Amino acid sequence: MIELKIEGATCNGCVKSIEKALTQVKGVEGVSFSLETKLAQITGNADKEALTEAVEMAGFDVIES
Ligand code: 9UX
Repeated sequence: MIELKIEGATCNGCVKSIEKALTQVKGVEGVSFSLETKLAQITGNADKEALTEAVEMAGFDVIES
């Protein structure tokens, strides 16, 4: 599992945007993002750089990976 800490999400719409962006990355099987912990948990076999890029393209910042 890959974990990314993401800054900038403030509502459930943001959660959906992040989960949608991550889900579309090649190799991703499952995504769960928590507004409380700011942690995205990603299962499958995806490239961390590609995941980070997808989050940033969606308008959020990865602050730890
Ligand atoms: Mo809700 Mo999150 O309108 O940007 S989607 S704050």
